[in-house]
Amino acid sequence: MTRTGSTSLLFFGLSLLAGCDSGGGGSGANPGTTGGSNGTPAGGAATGGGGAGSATTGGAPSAKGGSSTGGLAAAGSSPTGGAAPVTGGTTNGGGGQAPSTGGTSAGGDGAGGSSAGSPAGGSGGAASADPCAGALFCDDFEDYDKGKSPGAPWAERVNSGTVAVDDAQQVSGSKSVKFTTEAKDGTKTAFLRLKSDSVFPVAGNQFFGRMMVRLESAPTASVHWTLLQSTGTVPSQTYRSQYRYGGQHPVMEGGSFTGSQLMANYETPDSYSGNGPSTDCWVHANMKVLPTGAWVCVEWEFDGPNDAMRFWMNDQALEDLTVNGTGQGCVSQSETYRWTAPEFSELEIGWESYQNDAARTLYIDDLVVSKTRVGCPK
Ligand SMILES: [Ca+2]
Repeated sequence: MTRTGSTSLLFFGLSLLAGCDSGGGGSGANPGTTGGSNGTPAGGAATGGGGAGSATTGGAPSAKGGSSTGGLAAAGSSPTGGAAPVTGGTTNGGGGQAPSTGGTSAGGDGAGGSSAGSPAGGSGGAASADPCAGALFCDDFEDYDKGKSPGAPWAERVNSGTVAVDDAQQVSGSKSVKFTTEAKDGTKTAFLRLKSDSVFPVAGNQFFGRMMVRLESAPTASVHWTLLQSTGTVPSQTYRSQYRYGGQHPVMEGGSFTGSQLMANYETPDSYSGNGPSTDCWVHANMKVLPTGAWVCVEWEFDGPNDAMRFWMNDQALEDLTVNGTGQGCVSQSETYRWTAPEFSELEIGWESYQNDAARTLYIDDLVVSKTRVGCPK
């Protein structure tokens, strides 16, 4: 099912996007070449970013990171499950204070708890209501043919990668979208792009997104990757900028690999062809990784007027990944360089990486784009 905020015609951009290092959307050869001439951006961009970033964040304390990462997953699932019983228990249970107590007594048979829980639900109710209601765009990927790229209103952008609707994994219904990239060096892309004039530009140039993602395995070496990005022209300029969330550095806890550390990234892709400043700026999450082998609820906000971006995972805000104007550093600029937002004109989701990596597989389901925060499926 695909829903847009209006019935206007949908338009699809055909131009390839460049990316951090992706001087690259263009061709695999560009990164290296451009990177050389620009002193790092492209192929080097990520590599350079890796080096610099590593030094910056690599030093983060592992103990702390470990607990927060683990805590996230645990906390993420318990509020989700606990939300309904809490309300149900309070209303029905007449006295059950602790969520578990209330939930159990009220819901002894289950029905009481859940029926009472919904109406009184407050914020919980809002999150569990139809997330598509009032959204700018909503897609559960059920209406597309298995084995094919979804098609309108989506456009795919692939390079050493594939995008296809699949029924091996899903959160809603029986389908999701599977993104794969090959084992290879350089830029590899498996993206779906939403560039619809019923969605973009967004009023106030600010929007939230929510999607369910399942990454089967993460790079164990330093590999810069992007999960989602929004691109557009910088106001009063001729070059574009990009707000991105993805990751880069492998995280180890107690000698074991736990995943690839999440990262916010700012790029100005036209710089690789000589238009606009070179940037490639980053903010690394403190040891927090995108879990693998499980569905994860990812949310973000791109706030143009404030040059700000925010990120949530399984209902928990990842404050580490909040950007308010500036980040932790840039490959080609000082760390005080402002992440000037574009006028967001499209959204791309999927998997793109910029250095040598093994093959990757990612699934996405239940995407919502909205003017207000969506929340995770309940
Ligand atoms: Ca689905």
